[in-house]
Amino acid sequence: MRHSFLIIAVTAGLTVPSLVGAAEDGLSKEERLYFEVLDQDGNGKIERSELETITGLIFRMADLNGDGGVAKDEMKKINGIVRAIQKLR
Ligand SMILES: [Ca+2]
Ligand SMILES: [Ca+2]
Repeated sequence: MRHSFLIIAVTAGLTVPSLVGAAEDGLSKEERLYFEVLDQDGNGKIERSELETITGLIFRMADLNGDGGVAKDEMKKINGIVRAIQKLR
């Protein structure tokens, strides 16, 4: 799923040049990437529902045991995964 990959990439602070495009609207490449991830329907603005969808996906990724909450150990594991991805850069 494209959005899952982009969420992980953005979370890990990675930039994906082929997905970013030119910064012709004054946004930096990183800002453009964040915007494109969040603007899921590509209409040029981020609606509340799009933001809630992304935060929901991030929450589900962080809630490793699916109990409806993110415990400290889950937060630590997710942070470790993000750091490992960042080291791949
Ligand atoms: Ca939108
Ligand atoms: Ca949990």
